[in-house]
Amino acid sequence: MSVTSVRVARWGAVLCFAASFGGATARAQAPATLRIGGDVPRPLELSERDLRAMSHVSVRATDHGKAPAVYEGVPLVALLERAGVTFGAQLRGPRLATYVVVDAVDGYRVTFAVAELDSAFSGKQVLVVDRKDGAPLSAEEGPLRLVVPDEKRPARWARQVVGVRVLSAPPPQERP
Ligand SMILES: Nc1nc2c(c(=O)[nH]1)N[C@H]1C(S)=C(S)[C@@H](COP(=O)(O)O)O[C@H]1N2
Ligand SMILES: [Mo]
Repeated sequence: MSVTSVRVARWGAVLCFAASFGGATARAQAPATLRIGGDVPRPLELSERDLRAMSHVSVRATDHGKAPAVYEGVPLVALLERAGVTFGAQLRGPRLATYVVVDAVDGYRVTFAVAELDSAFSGKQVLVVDRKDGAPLSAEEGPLRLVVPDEKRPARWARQVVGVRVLSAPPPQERP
């Protein structure tokens, strides 16, 4: 191999590596299904169609630095109810130590206390959105994204949401 072809081969390898590396992150596509699990009476896997068939709420909200958009989504609370989680008068005692983890495809995850989502406790809205300005979300943002319209930072607006888990904060450890 000549010096030139070695150089070309090296650069080729570098470029291939860069392309596959860049591609791997850009192409991390979230599946169009949503798993609801953890400590729920009925674990579920909902398809895009299942979600489309559920009642949607429409909100106008602003992702930082971007123009306001109209997002349509299913309240997280409705998804939890579908998995058998109860709210209102039944949300008391040890269940006040339960929380929801929303998982994204890149490992990003955000939490909400179950009580924080209950309309008997607060007016907070947390939506699993599948439409933005009337169209499906882009692959980088969706197909599903969390939108929490009242928050000052969109840090809990998890993109590419793949799952929802209900967990319980453990009691404090016994002192030895
Ligand atoms: N899956 C995933 N969602 C995410 C993040 C992330 O790293 N991964 N970053 C969050 C943070 S910190 C912010 S500020 C917003 C940024 O949203 P944008 O990319 O639409 O501007 O997304 C949130 N959602
Ligand atoms: Mo952020």
